[in-house]
Parts: sequence; C-alpha cells; structure tokens
Amino acid sequence: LSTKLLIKGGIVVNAHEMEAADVYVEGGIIVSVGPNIKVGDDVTVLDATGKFVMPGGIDPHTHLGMEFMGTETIDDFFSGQAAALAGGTTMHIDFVLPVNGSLLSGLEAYEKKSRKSCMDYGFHMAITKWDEHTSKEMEIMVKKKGINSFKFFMAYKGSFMVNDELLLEGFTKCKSLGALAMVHAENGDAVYEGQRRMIELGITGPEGHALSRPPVLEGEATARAIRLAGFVNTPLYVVHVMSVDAMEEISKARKSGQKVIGETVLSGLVLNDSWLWDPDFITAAKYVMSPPIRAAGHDKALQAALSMGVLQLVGTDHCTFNSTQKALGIDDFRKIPNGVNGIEERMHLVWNTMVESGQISVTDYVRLTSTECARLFNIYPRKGAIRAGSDADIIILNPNSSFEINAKSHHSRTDTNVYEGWKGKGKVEVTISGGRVVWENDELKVVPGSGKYIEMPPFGYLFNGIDKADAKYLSSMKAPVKRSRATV
Ligand code: DUC
Ligand code: ZN
Ligand code: ZN
Ligand code: ZN
Repeated sequence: LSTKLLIKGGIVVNAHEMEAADVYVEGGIIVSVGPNIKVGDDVTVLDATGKFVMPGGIDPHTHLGMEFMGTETIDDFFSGQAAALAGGTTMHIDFVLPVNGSLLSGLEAYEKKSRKSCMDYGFHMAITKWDEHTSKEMEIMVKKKGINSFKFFMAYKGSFMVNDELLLEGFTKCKSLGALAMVHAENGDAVYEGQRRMIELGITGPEGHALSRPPVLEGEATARAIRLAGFVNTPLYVVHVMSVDAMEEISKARKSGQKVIGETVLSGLVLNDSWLWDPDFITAAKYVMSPPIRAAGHDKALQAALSMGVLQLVGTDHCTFNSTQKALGIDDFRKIPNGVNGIEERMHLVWNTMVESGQISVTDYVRLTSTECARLFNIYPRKGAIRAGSDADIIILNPNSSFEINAKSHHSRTDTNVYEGWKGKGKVEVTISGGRVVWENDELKVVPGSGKYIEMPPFGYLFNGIDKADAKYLSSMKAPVKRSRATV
C-alpha cells in the first residue's frame, strides 16, 4: 500500500474558497496543493475530475462506548469510527464521563476504550459534580491531557445534572484555564416534573418523552446558561440546539456581542417528531433522544439559522442503542436509552439538505462540517483545511452520484436507522484518513489502532479580547463610597 497519493483534477474546497487543483499527500500529510502536480510512478493516483476534494468531516459531538441509562452504546470507538469514515467523517470529539466523580479515572477509561480507534479523535470532558478535586483535575486535563472543553448537563436529574452554583464554579474555572464551557441545556427539574405528569396521565410510550420536555424547557436553560456565562464573561458553547426557543436565545446573545456558539444536531436539523406517535414501539423509540426531536417547523428554522450564521456547526450526538436496548423502555418511556445514529449520515444529509437545496454554498458546507469545529477547538489548520502541512484527512464527494441510507447497509452496529430510506444526490466516494484510502468503491479498509488522539490546546480564538473586556468592566467601577459610622 502506497503512502504517496495524488488526487488529480478535482475542485479543492476550503471554508472560504475553492479552486481547481491537485493535492499531493505523503506520510499522512498534505505536501502540496496546486495545478498539474507531477509525480513519479510510485504514487497512487485518484481521479477526482468533476468532483469536490474537501477536508474530512469533523463531528464535534459523539458518544461511542458510553455507559448510559443502564446499558452501553452499541457502537464503540471502532464500529462508530468505521461508520464515520464510510460517511466522510475523519475526526470526532467524544465526551469523557467521570468515573465516581474523578476526571482522571474517567479519562483513563476512555483512553482504554479508544485504543482500537481507526480514525483521529479528541475529547471533551463532562463535569457532573464538584468537590475539592474537580478544579485541580480540570487543570490537569487542560495543561497535560489535551482537553480544552468541559460540558455541564443541566438535565438528567439524579445522575449528571448540575445546579447553578456548580455552573458558575465550572464556568469560572473554564475561563481561568482558557477552556470552552459547554452545556446540555434543558431544565432538569422541570423535565422531572414533566415526566411525572405524563406517567400520571397514563402516557408511558415514546411520545411521552417529547411531551414531558417541551421546547420551553430548552429555551429556559439555554437563556440561563447564556446569562451565567455572560455574568462570568466566558465563551459558551450550547450543544445540540433542537428548538427555535433555544436558537432565539443564542441569536439574541450573539447580537448583543456575547460569545455564544450554537451547535445543531443532524437529527434536529432534518427530522421532526412525527415518528414518536408511531404505534410500533421500536419504530417510535428509535427516535428518542434528549433534547427531543421537535415538531415540524423547528427543523426548517434551524436550517435557516445555520445558513445565516446564527448557529455555527453541525454535530450528530451519535449515541446508538439497538432494538433490544430501546425495548428496556417498553413500559415506561423514561427507561428508553436516549440516543440516535448520525455519525455516518451527517456529511451526506447536510449536503443534501443544505447544499442541494441551495441554502448554503459548497464552501459554507466545508466550514459547517469541518473547519469551524477545528477552529473552535484550536486544532486548525492541522485539521479542517486542504493545504500544505495539514493532516491528510480528505474526502472526494461526487455531486452527481447518489446515496441511499438503510440499516441493512449502514456500518454502525445498530439495527435501525433514524434516516431509513433517505435517498439523495452527493455521495462521498473516497475517504482518506491520515493519508490512507480507507473508503473507496463502497468498501472500508480500516485498521484498528491507526487513529491518533488529537490534543486540543486551550485559549482558542473565542478567548481573544476576554481580558480586555474584563479590564474595561473593572475600570468602569467607581471607587467604594466612604461612609462614617458616626451617624448610625
Ligand atoms: N442525549 C442523548 O440523546 N444521548 C446521550 C446524551 C444526551 O444528552
Ligand atoms: Zn473527591
Ligand atoms: Zn446532551
Ligand atoms: Zn450528547
């Protein structure tokens, strides 16, 4: 197998420009990009005539090999990544969960899980409680372990949920470390109450999941997190924005100049909640995720927000459970493991829904699926770009060939697909990961252990100007009033 590749005759697309050019790759790195590159005959040549040559997708939000709701996701680091590569995604950022409150133990567990990786990956870290170790461990994560983002769950009462006090402690610590604070924004107390009401009404099926946690609870938590991050003056990343309610809070904050990033999730962007009312339990339960997939209308509004820059990137929250696992909640929607697939489908469906429909340009597509994520998490231009010196994570997308999604042919281990039957134009025909062709002619050639852990340094671009804003705030304070006690 040659480690030298020439991608010939394609249109090279980056986040802000595209050009007709060849791409030469050697030793896992892009060596040159330009017209008519000449090479020797020890080089494998890929013909990209009439096709787009783009940076591989980066999925900012996945859960592989995660223990959750009494079970474990059916896709681990190997099967989830294999699926990703078959769909043109060449890097993902997964969420490490602490073990007994310890971030270091959590990281150790994820280091083990990720040893079989067949593509590059990075980690966010979830903060689920606060004690004397947490602050110190966060520091170690940022300074020694290559983690520059921490996620706080405002939902999942009784397990991951944090209160406002912890949010403030956490946000403040993130700021001091130059790490990005992330929130799962749903009001967990209200969700708990909503679930109780549904059960009381005798609504125990999957539709009860959506009814118990309506958009208003996502909007409320999003607004609260934004205000608390604003109070501390630290950037905030809102994961899986699923509703107009949450999107509008982000829009308002951004208009006021606050540094807030909104991540859409593929399922929320292209699906609606109609299936949750299907009489077949599994058909409905496969759509159960949190926050829930919303009523029709939210999807279109989120697409518009994404196309106009109100929201900035697309993740998947890929978190798969098979039918047997989903059936854990057959008598009670509260026990249906939350999560849907998407890591393999994201690149195709964003192309199909956003580019084919004319809502965004081809360069926007690269920005939304790859470059913005690389910039945010401070690994650009190593990732997210086709240029000399960048990692050779590349896809060749043929806008004229077709894809079709179904559980029989997908590469995830799960036995259902929430995008079942979707057909469209624009197919990822070739995926190159670390300079090797891993997907070609509908065939995967992945090697467990070949994926690298990507360390993400702190103080990404969102931190520019934060100190200045603090200084301005402090200097605007008047001196304290001197009062005499004599008059009391
Ligand atoms: N939501 C899901 O649907 N799955 C994993 C965690 C989450 O917040
Ligand atoms: Zn402790
Ligand atoms: Zn979440
Ligand atoms: Zn998630």
